[in-house]
Amino acid sequence: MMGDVKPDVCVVGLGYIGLPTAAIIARAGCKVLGLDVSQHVVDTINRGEIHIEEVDLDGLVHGVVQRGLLRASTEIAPSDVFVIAVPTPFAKDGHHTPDISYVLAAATQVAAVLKAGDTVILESTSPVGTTDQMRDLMAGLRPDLKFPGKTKETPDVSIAYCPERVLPGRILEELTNNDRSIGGITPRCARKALAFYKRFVRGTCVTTDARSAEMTKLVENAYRDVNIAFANELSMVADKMGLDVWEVIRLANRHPRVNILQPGPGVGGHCIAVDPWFIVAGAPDETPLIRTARNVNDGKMHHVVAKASALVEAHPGVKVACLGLAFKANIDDFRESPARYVAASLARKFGARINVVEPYAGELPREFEGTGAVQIDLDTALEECGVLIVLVDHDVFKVIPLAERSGKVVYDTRGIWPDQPGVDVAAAGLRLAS
Ligand code: SAJ
Repeated sequence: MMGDVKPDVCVVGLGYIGLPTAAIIARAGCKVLGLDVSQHVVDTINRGEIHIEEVDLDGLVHGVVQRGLLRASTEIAPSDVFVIAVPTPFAKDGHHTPDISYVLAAATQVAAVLKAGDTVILESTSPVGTTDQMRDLMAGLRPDLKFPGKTKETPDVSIAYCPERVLPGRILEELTNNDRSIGGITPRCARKALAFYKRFVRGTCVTTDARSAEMTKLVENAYRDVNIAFANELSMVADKMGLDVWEVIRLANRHPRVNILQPGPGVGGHCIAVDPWFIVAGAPDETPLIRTARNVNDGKMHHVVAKASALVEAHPGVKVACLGLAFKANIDDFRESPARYVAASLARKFGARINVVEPYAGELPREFEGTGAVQIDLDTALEECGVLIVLVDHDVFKVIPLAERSGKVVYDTRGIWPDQPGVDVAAAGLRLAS
């Protein structure tokens, strides 16, 4: 662009979203200050290294740090654009209430260095109304500045909500290529944020208001959760009726307007299993479906533990292998993982009979300590274990040929081996229990 003055950018929070975002903005030529509360994270990034696993991120961060475009710090500094990407976990009240305190703490920091002409963008998944709350907080801290929606005159600063929708393992590609919703507190704020995202997003950027953009992000993940719950409920019905759920779904999906998702041992990760509750918290009486979907998906984990237990008990003395701990295929992320929950529950019940195969884990998580369960490699599992419980659809498991598993008792919660003889061993698990 002729005469284009690139804004200085500050990204608050250098986690799974913040760091790749900071790196991509820096690659577009902006000077980026990355802010994090952890000195370890800051030091790692300033050495040109990374503290998280993500495809191609190490080379990108190394390059932009070396070119002086990305610098990390624990101290905020004046910038032209602020991007807030901090966590929004549940509050510790046991009721799945969103905790936006990290967002408000970030906004407080930003307010201290804010000046006329700046743009503040919230990216964290947030309950509807958070961007307004953030604006109100900053307006209270900076009475010298005019804030959007609070003045009839032209405001001094722009504020917008712009969620990401990237998939772990494909973050850099999806940050660049996915379409984005750009929700301004006012249309003018949306236009300011749009001009910023156009610098590094190739996907279509669609402008809207901040509350609609907040809800859109939650709706995307709740939509998927409800649809996975349908598949998981079908799998439990199929178990009861002695049917092969995978076959039924395959056949139903041949209908031109049916597209059922895949059942599994439950729904994990920090987005799909969390965000639907943010909608429920905002409208508890209007969300029986979303709440039930959450409960069905959580209930599936307990169903899998019960069936797997029945299978293990029905084969006394036989060694058991749980295949996978990650929350989904081909990643090393074990947080909120149903596979991890199931394997650990079995380890507590059956101790040393349980073996865990997880090529993406260096060691077993803490909750396995003292259970007697151990981590073994896949070859050993195939040689020594007579019962296989498939919990994650890692590619390395999918390609195991029938010859290496035909003599085994298999409970395949992901449907990765359709050629397994007696596919309804899963159902047999239930029959054995009764
Ligand atoms: N799962 C099933 N059956 C399916 C699909 C998924 O059981 O048919 C399970 C997975 O095994 C996993 C969980 O659901 O346990 C979530 O996996 P995922 O791959 O569907 O999604 P995430 O959590 O990695 O990322 C989601 C994405 N949202 C949507 O697809 C609507 C991603 O685009 C979002 O950016 C991300 O949440 C986020 O950060 O919110």
